[in-house]
Amino acid sequence: MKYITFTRAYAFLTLSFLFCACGGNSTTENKNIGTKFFFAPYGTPVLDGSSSDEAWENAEWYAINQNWLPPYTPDSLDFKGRFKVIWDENMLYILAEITDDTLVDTHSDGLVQYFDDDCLEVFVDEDASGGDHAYNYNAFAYHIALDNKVVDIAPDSSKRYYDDHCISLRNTVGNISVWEVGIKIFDGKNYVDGGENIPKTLKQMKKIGFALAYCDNDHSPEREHFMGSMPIEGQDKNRAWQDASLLGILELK
Ligand SMILES: [Ca+2]
Ligand SMILES: [Ca+2]
Ligand SMILES: [Ca+2]
Ligand SMILES: [Ca+2]
Repeated sequence: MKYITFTRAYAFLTLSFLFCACGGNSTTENKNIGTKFFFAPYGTPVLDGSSSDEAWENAEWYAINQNWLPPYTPDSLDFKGRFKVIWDENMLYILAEITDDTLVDTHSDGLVQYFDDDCLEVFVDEDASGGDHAYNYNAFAYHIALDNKVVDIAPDSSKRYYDDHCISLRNTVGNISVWEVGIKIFDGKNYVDGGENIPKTLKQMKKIGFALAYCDNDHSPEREHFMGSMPIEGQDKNRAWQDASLLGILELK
């Protein structure tokens, strides 16, 4: 009897192990390490820096509350941020509400140390493939400056403007800025610098690698804070600019 019980238990354990080893519990369709999911309902806002559009009402708020540049975490007067995402066939739309005690743009050349001026940083990986995107278009890391200029690193490692990828309107009252941003989604695999790149037509259920962050400087030589929308494991948390596998998954509902 004891032997039979042991045999059954052994068989159960063996089957369980095989089930796991064969990926029986793997439901993710992407290679992304990050398990944070974001959801975007359908809608088209008027891009004017105002959140009054009906289209924003159905979207939920997500926090920008993860410290990607430890050890100093800002208090809520220094920085606080949250955002919503919606979509239509033409673009992804972000509504970001940022509390920042001081807005600074100390580098007159927008391609120089742009991440050390206050800016919104939007990460998009069109096919949610994950993987390296430092010097290629596997994913984009759009740094949207206070003057609405958009910068990322090109495959030749130069810093470049991608102003035609994002339409950004910011409205600041006191220490609260509302950013309303439309983002065209490009297929990075077939993107050609200087070529006729046509943005993807977005469809329901599409999954996009995604994260939102804010670079906060308040008159220091370098940015003081880099806050992101999901946790990044390990000591070095400033890796999303080169590793799309760290991004969350945004699903178009
Ligand atoms: Ca609006
Ligand atoms: Ca600040
Ligand atoms: Ca990709
Ligand atoms: Ca600031």
